[in-house]
Amino acid sequence: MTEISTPAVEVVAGVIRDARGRVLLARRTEGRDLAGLWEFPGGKREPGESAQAALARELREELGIEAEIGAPLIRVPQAYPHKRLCLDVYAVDRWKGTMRGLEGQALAWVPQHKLVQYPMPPADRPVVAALEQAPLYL
Ligand code: 9L3
Ligand code: MG
Repeated sequence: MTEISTPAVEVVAGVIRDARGRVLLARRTEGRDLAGLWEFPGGKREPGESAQAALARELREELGIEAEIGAPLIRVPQAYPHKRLCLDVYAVDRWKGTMRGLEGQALAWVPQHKLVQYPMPPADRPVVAALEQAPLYL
């Protein structure tokens, strides 16, 4: 049973877009929860860290880029049987460096209308729905 009093794990993620408006998805590697699913890149916030600082750090660690964190897009609360998490999603349109999967994760640049075709963690689905409702134009 999920205990309502359990604090949610705070997770941040970025909708990273290239100059053509395609969105970056990263495939979760084997041996972790939700392995094989495609997610908006990011990870857990550390104590005392702002969401923006956490996202910039995660994108540096996982993708090797220095990202400028843009507008907040959506906040998704998610209850699993054993834990709760809250996913805070930001737009990322500007970054420096060479993007690569530093943890061995596959990356895909996906046109917005094809995002629905990728199997995703449940928390990422509402992000796709929000992008469909209000596409981010360049
Ligand atoms: N998670 C879901 N969608 C995302 C991200 C970045 C993370 N876009 C979930 C997967 C894990 C938890 O949040 O259950 C923590 O993420 P990580 O630290 O394993 O990347
Ligand atoms: Mg991560």
